[in-house]
Formats: sequence, structure tokens, C-alpha cells
Amino acid sequence: MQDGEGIQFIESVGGLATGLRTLLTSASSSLSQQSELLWVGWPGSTISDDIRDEVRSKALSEFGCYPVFLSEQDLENFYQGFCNETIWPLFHYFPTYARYDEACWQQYRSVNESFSVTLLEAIRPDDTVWIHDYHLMLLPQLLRKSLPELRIGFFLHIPFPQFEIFRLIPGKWRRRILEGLLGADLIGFHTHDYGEYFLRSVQRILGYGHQMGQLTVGGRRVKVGAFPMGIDFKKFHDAAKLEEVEKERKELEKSLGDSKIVLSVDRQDYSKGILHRLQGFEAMLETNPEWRGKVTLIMLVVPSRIGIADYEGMKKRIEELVGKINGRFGTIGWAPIIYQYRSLPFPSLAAMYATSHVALVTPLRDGMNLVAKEYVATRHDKTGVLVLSEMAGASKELPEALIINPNNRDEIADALKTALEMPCEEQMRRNVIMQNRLRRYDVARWAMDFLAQLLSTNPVDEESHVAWLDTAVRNKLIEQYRCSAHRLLVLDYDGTLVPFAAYPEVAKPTQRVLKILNSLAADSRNELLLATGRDRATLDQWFSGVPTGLAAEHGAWIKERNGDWKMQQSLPLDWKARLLPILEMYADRVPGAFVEEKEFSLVWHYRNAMPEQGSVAARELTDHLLVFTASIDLQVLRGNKAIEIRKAGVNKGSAVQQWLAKNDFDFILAVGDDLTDEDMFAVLPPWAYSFRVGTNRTHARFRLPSPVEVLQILAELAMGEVGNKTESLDRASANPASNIPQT
Ligand code: GDG
Repeated sequence: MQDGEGIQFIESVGGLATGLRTLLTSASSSLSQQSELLWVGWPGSTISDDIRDEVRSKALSEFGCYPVFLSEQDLENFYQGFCNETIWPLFHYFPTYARYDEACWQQYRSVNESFSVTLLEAIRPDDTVWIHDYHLMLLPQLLRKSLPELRIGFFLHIPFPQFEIFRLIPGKWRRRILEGLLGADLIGFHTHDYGEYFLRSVQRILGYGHQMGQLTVGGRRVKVGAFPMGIDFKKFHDAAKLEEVEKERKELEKSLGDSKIVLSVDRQDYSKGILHRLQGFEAMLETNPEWRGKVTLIMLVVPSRIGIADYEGMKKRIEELVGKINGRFGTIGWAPIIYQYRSLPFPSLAAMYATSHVALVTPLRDGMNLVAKEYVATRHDKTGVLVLSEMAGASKELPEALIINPNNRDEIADALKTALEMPCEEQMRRNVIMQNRLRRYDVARWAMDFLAQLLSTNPVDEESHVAWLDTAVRNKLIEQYRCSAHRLLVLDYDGTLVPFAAYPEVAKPTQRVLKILNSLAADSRNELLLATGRDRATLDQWFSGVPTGLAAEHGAWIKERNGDWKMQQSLPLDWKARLLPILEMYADRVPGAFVEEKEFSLVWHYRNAMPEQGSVAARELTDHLLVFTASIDLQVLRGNKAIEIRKAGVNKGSAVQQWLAKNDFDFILAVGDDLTDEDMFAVLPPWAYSFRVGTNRTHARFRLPSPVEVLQILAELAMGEVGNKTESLDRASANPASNIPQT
């Protein structure tokens, strides 16, 4: 703050700051020994250029803070604009209040970039950065780009909405937001539900699936988890005993006499359900005349986001309704509602908590709601009743409260009556349970849990962190190929030599593919094997002119070069007739899904289905099929957007083994793109050049981004083609995850 007396620093007393400070100063915390804490953030007001250096050095030396300066325009378009008029209303399920303004979005990006630039001045690559809240959702990725090894955590303090709401954000922006967040190693939410909604949006919009809340993004592991934020329990619990709090409490009790007090405390915000609360209180007085004159609602509304039209309008409506209720029920000696539009110092707030018989907390949406927790914590004698909206994250942890739906005024009225008339023993029974929980999981524990998980995450997923083919390995591969006399080249087809098409029959080999294969096969030093899931008929039709070995249906049938098809094992087929109707039923239920029948296998394809519906149905189908595969020797294989059922024990691995036994190969190259190809990677000698196309976990030694790069390298082996391949491969390895949604 800057006034006539120069620069003044006023400390924020938020729960987060207190929690982290406790954590880093507490003797019991392992973090306190080696860590120092640096706060990086906006100083709370605009600072003119001429004093920025002074503010920076003072903030750093006296408070361990590093300021990010923002201009008036930043505040207008970034804070008031994108943060509070786009993200806040949408994430709290008020889509009609949301504005979608390109200039605000651009400012949001630019402020996130400013944070990134400032942070990079202040941190070292081995630091841990914990980013907070919806204002900085692009920051994790921005930092990641500059410091790939940096440990980054992100915590969202507000709800993450369901996909249908999130998708209201224009396409390019919402992708950027999700990609921005996925730059973090750990993303925390207050509740499990918010995390689920986030993961669903990621799946629908970016195509990344997850396993138990873990995703792999470009070889990096990203964890998503629920960390319900706690409060500084001790501070609130002990507050009731402070002299000044005690004094204020006595004064309050004196002025309100025998009247029971219902307390309401919020920042002024449409998400907090302040009007609903007033209506509920009015309904209680309407239907319970015996309580008139005996109960007072103290309503504290803390000014917030002044200047935004929706907030200004709400203030007026609150004041009108308070006036109406007081006018309707009030008497000379009793005002049903005492309304204050201001912020209170901590002792006054604690005195309010300590004096009130009931706390009425009715948000329409709230990430967590700390007021509810603070009220319970402050109740030193364990009496008092919390009435809490089920729309607050806190309701998940405080089920002993009277839980209401704020959209029903009668429900609020009934809960109020129950609260006012609840016997003391019952109040205490409920509060003891809630206090114990809040004491154990306080804000320090919350921060500790988050940081401990962040520090324990292994950002490198070993099986995903397989290297992309770089120029050095590529040159070595080519050199070894040229020098070798007996080479084995094993190639998968779909997703490896050609990209996936909507329907399998459409993905025919191109002239270029056939030319490359012919050329490779023509070299007498080469033994070529196409190992695919395709059936014999298709392979015969497409590759009859190519002198290559073939393994059809993942090795169920094998054909040597110029030989005939041979069955690997005798394969019973009676199971197909039993399973086909099940697969067809799932195809009927899921638009876009279809069944492919091959000689020895059945495949349920869901590439053309809605991603989420397809994945859910695929999981269900897999479970459904387990019943059958337990008694007959079948294998259910999850391929790329397909589930294949075939005889167990026959796979590409056994087919490749047959080829390995034929010769003493001095060069082996194998390329595949899905789970079925892992069987062949597993049987290769460790020195073989094995490649997995795409970003999924693999036992292959290297990765290639797409069939385009596979063909480039094969072409070079086949024909010694040169040109700009090196450059394009390098580009691909610099941006490995580009345009490859992961399944
Ligand atoms: C966001 C999310 C999430 C209020 N009036 C006074 C005062 N307060 C303090 C309370 C409490 C805090 O402000 C309000 O916290 P809430 O959690 O209730 O709500 P938001 O401000 O919207 O916070 C929310 C939170 O982040 C944390 O993640 O729970 O869901 O929206 O601590 O005590 N403090 C003082 N005087 C007041 O008049 N001193």
C-alpha cells in the first residue's frame, strides 16, 4: 500500500499463508530443516514504476515475498475480466453470468506469462513451485517449457465444473487451460468429484485417458488428487479464550439478550446463496411464529469485487430483502436481521463465531467453505449447530452438520428450526466428531500432504519415458543396417505403416508403403515380416505381390515368404457364436461402435464412438467378457480403440520367435504401435532396435511420433533416400506429444 507516509506493507491473514508458514516453521516438520519459503504474487495494488525496485527489495528482505507487478489494464481485463467474469461464474455453475471476451482472454495469457517471467527470475531449477488457483491456470505449462525438470504443484481453490459447463469456454481457450494445468506434476482439488470432472474434461478435450488419477503427458507423469483444505484449527479453537474475544462476546450477549443468534458470514458473492439464506430465514419466521422475537440473524457481508455489475445488483437485492423481512416481522424491541456490509477484525469475527447458536452457510456452489469449519472449530464448549449446504465442498467432510439444499427455502427453514431446538447433548455429540476431524486434518496437514505427494511423485514414468529417436541413434541404426548381413525387420501395419481410419477396410496400403516394403523385401540380406491383427484374406489381397513373411490375426496364422498359410495351433471356434451377440449388443448401445469378425478373433471397435461413452462401454464389455474367458482359453486384449477377443497363448511374440529361430540375425528392427506389439518387443534381444509409435507406455527402446516418421526411416533403409528427414525427425522429437492424443 502506498500513502502519504510512503510504502506500507500489510500482512494478509489468509488461511493458506498461515498454514504454509506453520508448516515451514514447525519443529516437527521435515520441510522446516532444508526449505525456505518464497511467496511470489501480486502485491494487492498497482505500484508505480518509480518505486517498484524499492518495493521489490523491501518485500524480499523483510517478508520473503517477490512481487509480480500488474498494471491497471491487467487488473481490469485479467482479474475483473477473465478471472471474475468468465472463470468464476462458469466454475460456480452460473453460465449466464459468464462473458467471453477475446481481449480479456489475451490479458489472462499475458498476465500468466508475466508471472512466468518473474518466477524464472526468482527460482532455481531444483526448487518446488506450488501454484494456487484459477488465476494462474496457464502458468504450470509456461514454467515447464522453460524448466522441464522443475517440480510443479497446482491447487484449485474453487470447484472444477462438469464437462458440459467447462465446454462452454471457447475451444482454443479451454484447450490452453487444460494443457496449462497439465504442465504441473500434481494437480489438487478440494474434493474427489472436482478431480473426476477435470479428468473427464481432459479426456474429452485433449484425449488423454487416466489410470487411478494418473496421466502420462509426453512421457511425464501427472497426478490428480483430492486434498480438502483445512483451517488453522488451534488458532480458532484457542480464540474463544482470548481476552478481547471474551470481552466482545459478553457485549454481544448483553445487547442481544436472550435472543438466539444465527450467524451468516460471507464475501459478497452470488455463489454464496445469501439471498436464498434470507428467504429461508423468512420462511422459518413465517411457519414458526413461536420463534418471532426470539431469534436474530446476524448477517455479515464482506465487500468483494466492487465494480462488477452482477455484484452491485446483488448488494441492492440483499438490502431490499433485509428491509422487507425486518419491516414484515420486526417490532420496536426486535429486529429479525442485523445486517453489516463490512469486514471485521479477527477478534470480532471469532467473538461472532463463539456467540452464535447456529451458523447458516448456504452457498449455491463453493469449492470448500472455510467459514463452516471455522465456526465449528471456535465452539469451545462444543455447543452450536452448523447448517450447511450440500453444494459446499466442506459438506463432504462435515456430514454431522444439518445438510440442506439451498434451492429450497423450506428445507432451510426446517433445518433452522431443528437447529434452534436441538438438545445440547446432540449438538455436542456432532461437534465433537467434527472438531476431531478438523483438528487432525488442519491447514498445515493439508499443505504437508500436498507437498509430500508432490515431492514423492516420480515425474518420469520409466516405461513412458522411452527416448524419441534422435539423430545420433538414427545414424547408428542406419550404419549398423548397412554393415549387417542377416537382418530381420518386423513391422506392424495399422497405426505403424498407415494411420488409423474410421473403418478398417479403408486403411489400405498406399503406393509408397508398397514400394518401400517391396524394396526392403528385395534385398537378399533382409527377412521381412508383417505381423498384424489383420486377417489372412486382407493380407493376401493387399500384399500378394510383396515377397514378405506374414503373421495374420496376431500370429494365429503364419505364412513364410512364398509359402502357404499355416495355423499356429488348432484353434476352437465355438466360442465365437457365443460372444458375437454380446459384442453386437454393445455395438447397438454405443453409436459409432461396430464389430469386426475375423477367422480366429472378434473385435469390438469404438474409434468412431463418443470417447467417454466408448471408454466406459469398453470397460463394461471387458468385465462382461471376463465371465466367459475364465472358463475357455480366451484372451481379451485392449488395442487402440478396440477390444479383441482371441485364443490365449497365440500372439505376435510367438510368431516373431519362429522367425528368430531361423537365422543368426545381426540386425533386428521391430516397429509397432499398440499393446499387441509389446508381445513382440518382449521376445527380442536387448540390442534390437524396437520402436513404439506414439506416447503410450512401452518396453520398446525408442519411440517414433507417427507412421510418417516410420516410413521415412524405412525409406531411408530401403532406398537410401535422403533429404529433409533428419530435420523433420528432430522436429518431431522436440515436440513428441504433438497431435497424438493418448488413449
Ligand atoms: C475460496 C473458495 C475455499 C470472512 N469475513 C471476514 C473474514 N473472512 C474470512 C473467513 C474465511 C475466509 O474469509 C473466507 O473463506 P471461504 O472459504 O468461506 O470463501 P472464499 O473467500 O470464497 O474462498 C472457497 C477457499 O477459497 C479456500 O480454498 O474454501 O470455496 O471460494 O477464512 O474467516 N475474516 C475476517 N473478517 C471478516 O469479516 N478477519
